Amino acid sequence: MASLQPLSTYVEYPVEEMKQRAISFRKEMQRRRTVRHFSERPIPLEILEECLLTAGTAPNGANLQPWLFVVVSDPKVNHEIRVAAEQEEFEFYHRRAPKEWIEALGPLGTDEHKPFLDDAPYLIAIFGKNHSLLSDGSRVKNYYMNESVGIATGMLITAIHNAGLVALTHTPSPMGFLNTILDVHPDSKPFLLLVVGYPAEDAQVPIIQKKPLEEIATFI
Ligand code: IYR
Repeated sequence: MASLQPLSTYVEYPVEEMKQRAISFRKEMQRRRTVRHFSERPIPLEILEECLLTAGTAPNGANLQPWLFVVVSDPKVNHEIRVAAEQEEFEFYHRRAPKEWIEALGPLGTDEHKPFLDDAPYLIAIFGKNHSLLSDGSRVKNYYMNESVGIATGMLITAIHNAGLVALTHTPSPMGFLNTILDVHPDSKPFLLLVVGYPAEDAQVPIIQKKPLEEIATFI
């Protein structure tokens, strides 16, 4: 049975203000870069907690909130993750990846070495949960797990940028080792590994262009 209440949180801005807000947020987000060189400087956990709460507001299937964020800041565990990820990445770069994929990655300068997994103060392993436990103990299937976790991850990345930190979406493949190292039930599927911190002082980023509006949208 639906249980509804009035929408009390909505704020309407005058159109001119809306436009200014849209422009300034677009400019803010255009400054975001995926960073692969991290400083070891610590970050107060409270900042990450706030960003995770933002991610937790994401729209999702039937409000079952099918995500799990495992925040890792124990250097021993981070290193275990690095060793396992580098093993999979070695296979990827030297055996599994087709030639075209390796060529597409060329401009990014990535390879199987992942020092950022040791350097960054936080790794957030993001999992999608196939099932939820209801309050009466029954197990139900989650809906739109991938879409929901993808949206929440996007909001987390945005929140991290807004806080003034940088992140790297790292996708060692396959990522099953994260369940083992972090002792997460196999029902939860690793989605990606988010590396979070301050950029290294000498951090460099690839020279890339984002597509213009005409290439990413059509208006009918
Ligand atoms: N997972 C590998 C390869 C990789 C794949 C894509 I698609 C990228 O945009 C970047 C890297 C790695 O992390 O190196």
